[in-house]
Amino acid sequence: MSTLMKAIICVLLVACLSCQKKSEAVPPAPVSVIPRAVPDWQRYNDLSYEVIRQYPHDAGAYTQGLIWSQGHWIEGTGGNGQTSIRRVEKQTGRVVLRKELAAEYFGEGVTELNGKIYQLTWKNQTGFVYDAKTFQWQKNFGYSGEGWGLTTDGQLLIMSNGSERLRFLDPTTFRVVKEISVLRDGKPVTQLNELEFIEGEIFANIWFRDEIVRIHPADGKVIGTIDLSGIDAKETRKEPDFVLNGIAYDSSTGDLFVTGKCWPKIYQIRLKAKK
Ligand SMILES: [Ca+2]
Repeated sequence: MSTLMKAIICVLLVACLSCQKKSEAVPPAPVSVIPRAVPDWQRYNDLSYEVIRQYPHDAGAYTQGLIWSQGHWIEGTGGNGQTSIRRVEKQTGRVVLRKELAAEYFGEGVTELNGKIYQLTWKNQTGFVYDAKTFQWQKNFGYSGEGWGLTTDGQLLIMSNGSERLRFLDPTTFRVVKEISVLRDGKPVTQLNELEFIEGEIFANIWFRDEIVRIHPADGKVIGTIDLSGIDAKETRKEPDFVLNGIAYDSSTGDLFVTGKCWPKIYQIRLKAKK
């Protein structure tokens, strides 16, 4: 190797080392956190809707609980002898996994937390915990009074019982950690049924009304309402109690779904300001 070549290699090595030192000295760029956008509908109190899509739903499913989980709906059905939890395929409505309960149980709300599915019953004062993937039963839990709707804020279970009260339960001990009364203009809102925790609010179906109330989880105040009148073809309500019941939310996309007891469709809706 010529003296000139050696000199060039030396210069390149020194330059390279100094680059490395410089790059080591530069602190890593901060990871930019993109704040999650506030959904447009949260700028308003009272809302209406627009149906974006319709999906098939088992008209034999007396819907008492509905959630979105890992690309499927998980649904809890009610009725003695007809109570189940189901994993339901979105596009077809096909039940891909089902667990039936004994006829003594009348199923109610369903939610998922930390890999477990929780299911209430109406008057049995018994809830069930299942593995979220396999629906394998894990344990029972008890509570006082009736069980209606169920959801979670990611920490606690939140349950309704048909009154204006919402109870927050520890998901391990099932102790009541907090209780709120749902008030609209200072007056109690009763018949709170199926629930869904959405963007920091509790959405609740009101039994026998085509209306969802939006509840502040801290104090129970009603933030606003969603008027869902006209969402389904009324002739599909073959029995008087086949009412709107079932709210599911895909928090990764913001997709919102609603259905009713024994309704043949699940509706994906977009919320908008009520005029
Ligand atoms: Ca729900």
